[in-house]
Amino acid sequence: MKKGLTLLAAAALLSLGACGDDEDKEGTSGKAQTLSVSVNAQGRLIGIAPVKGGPVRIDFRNAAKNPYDLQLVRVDGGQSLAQVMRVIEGGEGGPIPSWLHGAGGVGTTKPGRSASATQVLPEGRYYAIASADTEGEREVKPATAALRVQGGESGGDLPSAPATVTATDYAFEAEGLKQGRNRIRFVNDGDELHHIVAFQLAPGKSVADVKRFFRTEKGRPPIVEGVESSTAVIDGKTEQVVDMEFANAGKWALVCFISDRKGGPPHAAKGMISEVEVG
Ligand SMILES: [Cu+2]
Repeated sequence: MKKGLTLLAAAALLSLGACGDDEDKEGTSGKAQTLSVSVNAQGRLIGIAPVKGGPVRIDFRNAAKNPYDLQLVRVDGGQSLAQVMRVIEGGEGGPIPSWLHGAGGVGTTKPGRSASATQVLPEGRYYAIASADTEGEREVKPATAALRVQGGESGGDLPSAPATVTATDYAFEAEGLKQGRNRIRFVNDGDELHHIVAFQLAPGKSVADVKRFFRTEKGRPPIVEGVESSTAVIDGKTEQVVDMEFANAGKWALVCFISDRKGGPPHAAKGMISEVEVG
């Protein structure tokens, strides 16, 4: 995604890598409906189909040559995709209208890789937006599709997850993170929209160094480059179970680059950079 709702701040500084391997057979929720979605080699989003309200598992496969994320957005009214894209692409720090909801999805996924997320999707009108991380090369237009979530709640709960990350306005707490692929219950306990971008701290560096780096953008990034991992954006008071990849054990920083609904600086600038231990 670009600007506003996105990883722009991070993408500008680093080349975002991310999620995962394909060894992803465990932990499948028995009851959740599944949407198997991919970005194909031509950069088209395929597999989006109507689902019922309730828990929906999204299996996302990136078959394109660039890293892609998949962001679901719910709209309260009849807002068009163009209106949504104007918010998302309309400039960092701009307001996020109350009709637009971050409805999860998966974070940046490398070419040839897959990642899953399960989230309770209320009935309504959605758009799925897959954005390429072109790493400074020529921009690629996001791949998009309308998604209808119909009435008639399906049963089931979110699958269990061995790790939890809780976001508040403006901090993260985490437990149970392990080296490798993690299935994480990502809880947004705040009122604002949040996502997780995880960076491994470089040897001898601290969260204070990361905060200084994002504030000043001076010097070498105090992080290990190429092992970032991220999630999609979710609304306040919502949660999802999502895959993230922590390439190495040790100290990591969880960072959010989303702005408040009323606009303003990214949450990282408000101190939403929290140190966590990956075991
Ligand atoms: Cu945030």
